[in-house]
Amino acid sequence: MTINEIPQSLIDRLRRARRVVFATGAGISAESGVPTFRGEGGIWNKMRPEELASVDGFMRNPNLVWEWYQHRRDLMSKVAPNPGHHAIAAFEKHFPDAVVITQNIDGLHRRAGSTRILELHGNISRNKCFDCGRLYEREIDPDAELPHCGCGGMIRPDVVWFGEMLPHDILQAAFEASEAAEVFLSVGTSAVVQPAASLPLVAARRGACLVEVNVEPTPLTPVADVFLQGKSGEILPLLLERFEARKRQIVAGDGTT
Ligand code: BV8
Ligand code: ZN
Repeated sequence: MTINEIPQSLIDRLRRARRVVFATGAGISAESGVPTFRGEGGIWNKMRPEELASVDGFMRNPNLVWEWYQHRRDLMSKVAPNPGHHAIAAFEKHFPDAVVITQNIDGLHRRAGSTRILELHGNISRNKCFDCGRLYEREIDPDAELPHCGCGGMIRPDVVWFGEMLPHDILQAAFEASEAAEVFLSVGTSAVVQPAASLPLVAARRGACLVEVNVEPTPLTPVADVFLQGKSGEILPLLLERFEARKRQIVAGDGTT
């Protein structure tokens, strides 16, 4: 996609907006080297999500699940935010109320400098006790076999598994931000996992301009006002560049608003 393929109407809409939401999925981290769940190379291709990212899966084979998360933690410790994450963080300069609602557990938005982040599905760097819920920020030896809490409970990653409720306060804030959004950008998500997949629809119903950034169409594409097809690590910097150029033009007084 070239910078000129970004519709002027979207730039104008962004110019008039104050409340912008960036809702991201695994696709935004793909260019950092974090495998997505679906699509080619996706981790779900090799096994079913319910087997590993679920309470049943953990109860059936806690060591396998713990190992899988240790492997993913190790991988995520070696990757860095990509230009897509950095562009979203840079947009915060123009939209102080911008909110990042992410399904990702990799922590890359925060490392890129975003400050208003709602992690719908938790964060892989945190652990908690399966029984008493006690949080373990960093006290876990990275090579630990399946560690246990002082109460005797098994320790698990502090992420939301299939069949588990999302943290109520975070989900509530995500719906409120989506309802209030003037521009809602869905970036790098297959838009199938609920309740995250409902957020763009809530925004669109309230009149937000719904933008989708993805390398391929998804079930959300027919509902989107703008579909920017391509890699988020390329498109989001272009969108930022186009937006900032427009802003400079206006500041330089080209007469238009
Ligand atoms: C809940 C954390 C109430 C863990 C994750 C039947 C039985 C039980 C439950 C359900 C059911 N039917 C529906 C449900 C609800 C279920 C659900 O939605 N299932 C789906 C599969 C139908 N949801 C839940 O269980 C949620 N809890 O609803 O509680 C309840 C309870 C019981 C019963 C009913 C309801 C909890 C869901 C959270 C699960 N945890 N992750 C971990 O990561 O290990 S989900 C995980 O998968 C991610 O967090 C993310 O949410 C999801 C993956 O989605 P994406 O992020 O979109 O990634 P994906 O690979 O799919 O797509 C990547 C996209 O990027 C693609 O479109 C690709 O084209 C694009 N892309 C690739 N590269 C790029 C790119 N785009 C741009 N640039 C690129 N470079
Ligand atoms: Zn405990």
